[in-house]
Amino acid sequence: MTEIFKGRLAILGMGYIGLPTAAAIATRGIDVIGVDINHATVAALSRGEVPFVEPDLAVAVSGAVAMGRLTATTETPEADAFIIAVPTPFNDDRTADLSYVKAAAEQIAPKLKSGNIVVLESTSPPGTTQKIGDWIGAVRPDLRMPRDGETGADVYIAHCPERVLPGRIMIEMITNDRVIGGLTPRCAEKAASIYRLFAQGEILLTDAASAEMAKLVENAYRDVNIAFANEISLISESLHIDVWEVIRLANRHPRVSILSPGPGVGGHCIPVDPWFIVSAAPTLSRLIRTAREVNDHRPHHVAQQVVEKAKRFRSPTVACLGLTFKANVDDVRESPAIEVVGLIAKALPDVDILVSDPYVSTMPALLAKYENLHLEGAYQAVERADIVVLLVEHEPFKAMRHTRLGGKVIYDTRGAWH
Ligand code: SAJ
Repeated sequence: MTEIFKGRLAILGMGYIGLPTAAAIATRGIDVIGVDINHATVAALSRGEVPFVEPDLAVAVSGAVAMGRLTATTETPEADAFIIAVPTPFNDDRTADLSYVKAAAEQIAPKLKSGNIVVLESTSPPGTTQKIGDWIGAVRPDLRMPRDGETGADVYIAHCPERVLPGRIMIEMITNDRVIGGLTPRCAEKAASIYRLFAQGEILLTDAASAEMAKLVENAYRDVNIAFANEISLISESLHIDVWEVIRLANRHPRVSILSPGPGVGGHCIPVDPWFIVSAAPTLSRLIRTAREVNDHRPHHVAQQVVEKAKRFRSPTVACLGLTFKANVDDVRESPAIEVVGLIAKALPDVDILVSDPYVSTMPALLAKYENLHLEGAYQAVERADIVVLLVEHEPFKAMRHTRLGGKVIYDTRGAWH
């Protein structure tokens, strides 16, 4: 019979993935304890509040907290299963920084009892799930860790990479297929018993390293495809051809689906994960590395274009619309828009640059040092500007299309006003 998890679940990391997962499972009637090192996050959650914007998340969290199913703490508790959803950033040399994952495994280890399940959701290089077994085993020599080809482990360890799209997390968390890779087939089965609580997509069981690699490959696939669109944009620009028209036409071919060029690739996933592949196989990852370089160069190109346009004016005012890493989210991590604004502010120190984003109410730290930057409402910024640069296609910006832009130099890096 298909097993469904019963018992108490602890989730380490109450961020963009851990918190929605906690809410989804708690609303299925399971007691979920959210663990986070950040006291402010724990305090907010305990009041039923959500520390970031994500559609439908606030309702799910406040409901789960009010029902008493979701609680938050800074201390890792005892539980029947543990999900690790902590960040995996990269080091200066672009290898994965696994210190948060290791710390989480070491906090879980003393709490483990025979029969417990540990699932890693954080995006990680191949071999990380195995390392979790090693780290836990070092703290708990009394417990038998799962080994390939062996049965009878005390703890079940698996990787179930998150795959949800920010802005659609609460929908995709339920509807996406899930890949679950176990250190042994039994580990994968045990981890699947948790995801069967709420996942309506198919649950695909595999080994841990394949699951780790599949996740990295998904994001590298998107990065390479965005790099293709960005390169087509560069080439079209140099040939004075409208890239949006080219893509619109090419995409009418039944087997072509070109993504959108933009000011660069941001967020905490796509600019990071491909490097985990490159560092695992440096000489073989030529395309993946080049795609990263193409996308990383975009903000410089966009800023350069703005500087060129500014040369046409004696004393221009520039409006930059959008600071987040993509449309309709409040997340500014690795945002190319912020990089573009910083580069323009540096290159044009005497030019007034008005910055506007409906999701950002204070100037991001990276931009605070530029005295020529001012946060403004979008309509005021556009009204005062000679040059309007659209960096993020938030809905309110798209709606400005026909009314406010007449007589301005427009640089629409997202094709939103096309
Ligand atoms: N972008 C473009 N052109 C496009 C699409 C995106 O320039 O045509 C830019 C966006 O503006 C943004 C960046 O790329 O700056 C990434 O945005 P995204 O919407 O492609 O992806 P994320 O980072 O929000 O989420 C991705 C998703 N992965 C894939 O689509 C393969 C999501 O499913 C993953 O769960 C997530 O990474 C993650 O956490 O790994």
